[in-house]
Amino acid sequence: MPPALTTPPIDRRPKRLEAMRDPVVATIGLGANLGEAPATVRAAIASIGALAQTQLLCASSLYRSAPIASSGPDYVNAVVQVRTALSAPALLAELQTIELAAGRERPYRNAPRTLDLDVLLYGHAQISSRTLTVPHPRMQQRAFVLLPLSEIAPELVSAEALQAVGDQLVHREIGI
Ligand code: PH2
Ligand code: MG
Ligand code: MG
Repeated sequence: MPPALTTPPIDRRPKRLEAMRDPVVATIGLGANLGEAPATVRAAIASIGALAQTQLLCASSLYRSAPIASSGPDYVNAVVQVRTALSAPALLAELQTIELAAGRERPYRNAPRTLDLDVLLYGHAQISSRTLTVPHPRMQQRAFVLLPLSEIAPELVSAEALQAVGDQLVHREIGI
């Protein structure tokens, strides 16, 4: 007779197959400053909308700005909101897969990049794990996040917050 099992079997299913949870509205920041940045950001928005258990709710215009605490060409940024049944870590893993497919490399912190996808907000959750901090710790200091966010979710951005980053030049791009 084998000994009675005392612990439940380990769930080895990939995270994306975990049980369906109540959907949450998540806000994602996109940035790119290497390669065909506008096309990469647009393709990434489409890829996010195609994720399992995830619906694209809205996407901002594209915005152009000089690198902040980074280097290289101007960045193209945007912000999107999704409704997703993915957990926050599962969403982050999917976003990292999209970054890798766009040729993302991480030679050093804040290096110029083909694509950066950040979970800015995940519902009202406060998350502080080794790999994920939500709300994004620097979002309130960055006009390239707050301006596109105020376009799609003005209730999430106060006038004071916008004023605090008012010295950062960010251009809304119509023709790119
Ligand atoms: N992202 C960074 C650092 N600096 N600057 C701009 N303009 N846009 C970005 O997306 C950006 C940045 C780290 O993720
Ligand atoms: Mg970032
Ligand atoms: Mg990032």
